[in-house]
Amino acid sequence: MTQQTKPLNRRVAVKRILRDRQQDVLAVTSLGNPTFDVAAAGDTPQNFYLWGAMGGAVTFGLGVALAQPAKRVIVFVGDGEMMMGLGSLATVGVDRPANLSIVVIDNEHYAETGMQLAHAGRGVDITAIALAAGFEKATTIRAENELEEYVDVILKATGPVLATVKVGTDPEPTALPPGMVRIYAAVSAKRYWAPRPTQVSRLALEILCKSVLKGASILRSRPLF
Ligand SMILES: Cc1ncc(C[n+]2csc(CCOP(=O)(O)OP(=O)(O)O)c2C)c(N)n1
Ligand SMILES: [Mg+2]
Repeated sequence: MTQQTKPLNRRVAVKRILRDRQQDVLAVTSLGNPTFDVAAAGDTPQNFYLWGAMGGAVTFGLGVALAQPAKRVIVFVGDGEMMMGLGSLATVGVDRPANLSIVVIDNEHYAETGMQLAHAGRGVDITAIALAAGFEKATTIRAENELEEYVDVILKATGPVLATVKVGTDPEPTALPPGMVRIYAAVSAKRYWAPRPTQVSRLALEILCKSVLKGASILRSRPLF
């Protein structure tokens, strides 16, 4: 039963879920804030951050779960991301991987792009959709005590499991995983400087593009889990 009125904080909730994680718990994250939440909880080789491919996080996590049945795979997704890849819940419901959990960080908005109201804020119930798709377990969490009771289910219960964690909309600082910092800087530089191709911006772009290539090779050389 919900005992609190203040909404859960996304960073605190994600940190709690991953607090006692063992080596065999793999985390896949959707673009933007869920990536920052998981990176802020502690960067490890057991994390795989998606940086784009909006809507693809659950299918990616499903593939990892099927390929690595001895590991627990937790996919952390935003509610907007989850809605974009809604069909993936049906595929998970059909494949029924026992080792897959999905944690929807549901702020009912598209925070990353300016806090536009999203489907979950307009009555769409992601937990109900997961249950209808055939998930073993799914629940909506609004309070610390509810999260406490469900953490073990997320980490250990026979899946597929889904938890919709309702969180507030207070902004959290960007927490880029190491290795993504260079790419982020280069993309920002390209976006803001490319339309004004002065000599300085061209030089800066050149330097940053080299950094991107270096960053990309680091990412490529990093084994997938
Ligand atoms: C195909 C596609 N459409 C739109 C975007 C722009 N975009 C990036 S993040 C984002 C919002 C993500 O919202 P949500 O998953 O709920 O995460 P939040 O930031 O709210 O935690 C959007 C619309 C994108 N990256 N790709
Ligand atoms: Mg959202």
